Amino acid sequence: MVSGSLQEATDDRLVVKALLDLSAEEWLLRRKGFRNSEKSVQVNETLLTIGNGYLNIRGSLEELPPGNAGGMYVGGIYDKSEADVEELVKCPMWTDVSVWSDGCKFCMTTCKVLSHEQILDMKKGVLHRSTTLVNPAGQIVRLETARLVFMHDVHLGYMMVTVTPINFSGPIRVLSGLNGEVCNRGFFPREKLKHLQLERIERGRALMYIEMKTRERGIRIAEAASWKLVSPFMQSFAWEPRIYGEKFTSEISLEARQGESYVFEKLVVVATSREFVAEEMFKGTICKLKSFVRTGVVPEITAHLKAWNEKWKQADIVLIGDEKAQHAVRFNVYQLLINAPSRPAGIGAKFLSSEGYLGHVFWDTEIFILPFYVYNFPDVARNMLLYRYNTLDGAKKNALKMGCKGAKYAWESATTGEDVTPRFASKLERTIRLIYTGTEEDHIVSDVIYGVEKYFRVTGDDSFLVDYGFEMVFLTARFWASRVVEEGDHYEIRCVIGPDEFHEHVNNNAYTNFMVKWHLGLAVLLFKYMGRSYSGILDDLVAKIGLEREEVDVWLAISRKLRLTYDPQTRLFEQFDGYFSLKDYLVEKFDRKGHPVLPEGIDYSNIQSTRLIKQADVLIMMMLFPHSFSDEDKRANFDFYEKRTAHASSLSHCIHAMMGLSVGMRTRAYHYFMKTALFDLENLHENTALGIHAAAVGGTWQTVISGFGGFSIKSDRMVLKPWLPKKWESLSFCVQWRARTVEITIFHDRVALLVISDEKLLLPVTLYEKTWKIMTNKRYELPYCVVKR
Ligand code: IFM
Repeated sequence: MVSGSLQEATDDRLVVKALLDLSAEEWLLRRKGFRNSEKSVQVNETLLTIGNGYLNIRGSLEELPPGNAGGMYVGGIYDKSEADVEELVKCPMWTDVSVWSDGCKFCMTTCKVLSHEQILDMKKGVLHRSTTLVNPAGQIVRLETARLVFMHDVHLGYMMVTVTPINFSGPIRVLSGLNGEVCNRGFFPREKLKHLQLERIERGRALMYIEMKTRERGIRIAEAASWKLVSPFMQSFAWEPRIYGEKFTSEISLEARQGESYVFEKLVVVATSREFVAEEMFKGTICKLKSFVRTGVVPEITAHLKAWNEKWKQADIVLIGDEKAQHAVRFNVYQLLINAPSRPAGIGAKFLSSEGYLGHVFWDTEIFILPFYVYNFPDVARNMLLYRYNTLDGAKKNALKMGCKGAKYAWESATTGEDVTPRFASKLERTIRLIYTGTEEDHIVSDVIYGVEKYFRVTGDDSFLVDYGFEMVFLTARFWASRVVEEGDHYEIRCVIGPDEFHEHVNNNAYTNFMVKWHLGLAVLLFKYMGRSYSGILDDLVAKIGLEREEVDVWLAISRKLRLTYDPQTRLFEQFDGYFSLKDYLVEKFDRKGHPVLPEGIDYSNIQSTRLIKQADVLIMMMLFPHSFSDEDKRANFDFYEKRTAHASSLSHCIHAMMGLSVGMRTRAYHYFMKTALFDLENLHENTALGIHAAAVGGTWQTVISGFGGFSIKSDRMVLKPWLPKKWESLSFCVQWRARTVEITIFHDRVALLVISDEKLLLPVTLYEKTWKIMTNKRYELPYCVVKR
C-alpha cells in the first residue's frame, strides 16, 4: 500500500518526467558537438530559442562561452539612450550557470569536450543540454540542463541543472544568479550599448531580486529567483549569495561524491512596470515567486504541457511522406507559437530571437506573419493589429513630418509608431551607406490595412472594425490622398521604394500603386458600409477625424486613376516607370548553396541601373490578390521577373513558391518552398546568428496552407485548389474561420473536410471548378482532379 505523500511524490515525479522525457524525434531539433567559432555558437543560440511571446531567451550555453550572444528579450521593451534609434533591449539574464572545481571553471573552451548536445523539444518548449567535459586537471564532469519559460503563465521560468562528477570526489561549486550586466551589441564593431540602469538588488532567504530600468523611458524590469539544491538531500552544503554591482551570484558549494548526480532547481519570475506600478514591483514580483516556490513547479508543468498541447492541436501541420519538409514546417510553426503576443504588441522582423533589425516591426508582420495568427489564433492577430492602432499618433507625426495629412505607418516601428529606421546601413553590411527605406518605402501603409482587411474577412470581427479598423483605414487613406500627385488625367506616386529595394527613388512602383488603389477602394466601400450599418458610429468618427463626404469622393477618383503600367501585348506589369529601359541581365549562375550569383561586373553600387531585382515585387502584388489577375498574366510575369530576381531577401522565396504553384511551375515551387522552410535551419543566408527570419517563417506556413493546400476564403466561402508534390501522401491542417474550426486533409485525389461549429449551417466550398454545399459537423470526402496548367 502506498501512503498518500509517497503517492503524491510519485505523481509529481511523473509530471516532471512527462516534461523532461524527450518527444518523438520528429519534434526535436538536435544540435550536436561544439565548434569554437562565434558564428556557430550564435547560430545555435538563435535556433534553440525558447519563449512564450512575452519573453524569449536565446539558446545560449549556461556558462556563456566566448563569442556568445546570449540574451533575453521582452516584447515591446525598447530604449534609445546613445543608440541611433530605439532598439529592443537585452534584459537581465537568469539562465547563467557555472560549475567549478579546484578553482577551475568547466567551460567549453578551456576544457576538453568529450560529448555535447543541445536538444530543443518543440512539442513542449523545453531546451535540453548534455555536456561532458574534462578539465586540465583531468576531472570529468557531466552537466545536464533543461530550461523553459511557461506558456500558460508567461512570467514564470524554470531551469533544472544536474551536475555529475564522473571520475572524482571533492568540493564543487555551482553558481547561478541574476545578471543585470547586459548590453546590446550596438552599431559599430565592439560597440556596446547600455540601456538599463540598476534600481534595486536584494537578497532574501534563498531568494534573489534585481530590478532595472530602461534609461530613456524608465520601463522597469524585475526578476526574482530561487536557486536550490533539490537532490540528493544533504545536511551540509554552503549557500552564499553575493552581489557584485549589477550582478547577483548565488553560490552553492558541496562535497561531491564520484558518480552521484546533484540536481539544482531555479524558479524565476519576470515582470515589468507594464504589469505592476513602480512602487508595487518588488512586492508583486517577490509575492509571485514565493507562491511559485510554495506550490512548486509541478502544477505549473501540468498547465504548461496542456497549453502547448492545445497550441499544437490547433496549429500543427501533418505532412506524410516528406520527413525533411515535415520537420522544417514544425520548426517554423514552433517559432510562430513562441512569438505570439498575449498583449497588444507588434512582432519584429527577427521575432524576439535577437537584436537583429533592432527588434523593429516591418511590413513582414502584416504581409508574411499575420495570416498564421488570423487563421489559428485570431486573438493574437487582434493584438498585433491593436499595436498598429495604438501607434496611430506616431503615424500621424510621420505624415506631418513629410508634409502630408492623415497617418503614415512607419517603415520601421517600435514604441510609438514614429519611424525608427536607422539612417545608415548596419555594420553588418560592411559598408556604411544611407538608408532611404524610412522615407520612401511607403507601401507599409497599405500593407497594414491589408492585414486589417484580412483579419476582418476571416474572423468577421465587426467590433474591431468599429472600434479601431475604420479609423485606421480612413486616416491612412487620407495620407495617400495627400501623397499622390495629379498629372493630367491620372494620379502618380513618386519617389518611392517598392519591395525590391535595389531601386530607390522610383516613380509609380506597381506594387505600391496597386496596394494604394485597393486601399482607397476599400476605404470608400467601408465608408458606405458604415453609413448603412453603423451610421451613429460613423457620425462620431466623422466628428473625431473631420471626415467629409467630398474627401471620400476624391479617394474613389484616385483609386480609379492611379497609374499602373501594363502591356497587353506582353502581359507584363512594369515594376516602375522606366524599368523596362534599364540594362537587362539575367540571373544565370548560382553558388554552391543555390543562391543566385550576380552577373559579372554587377554589384550593389551599380545594380540600380539594371533590371535585376532584390526580391519579389510585381509577383507579390499578384500573390496578395490572386483573384485579380488572369492565369496568363501571372504566368507571363512569373516567367519574366523570376529570371531577374536575386532573392537577396528572405521574403522572396515563399512568394516564388506560392506564385510558382499558382502558375503550374511546381518543381520550381517546391524548390522555393524548401528554401523558405529551411532558411534558418540551414543558415541559408549565413546570418541566422543575427536572428530568425520571421517573414520566411510566416511565408513557410502560407506556402503550405495557401500554396500546396490551395486554401483561401473568398467572401462567404472556402476555396480550395490543392496540389501535393508526388512524395507527399497527404497534408492535414486546421484553420479557424468565423468561429468555426475547419479540419482539412488533402490527398492526391480527394479532400477530407470537417467544419466544426456551434451552428447547423450549409456552407459552399469551391474545390477547383466545382462548388459543393457542406453541412457543419459532418465529415466529407470530396473528389477532385488537379487542373493542368
Ligand atoms: O522588410 C524586409 C525588407 O523587405 C527586406 N529587407 C529586410 C526587411 C526586414 O525583414
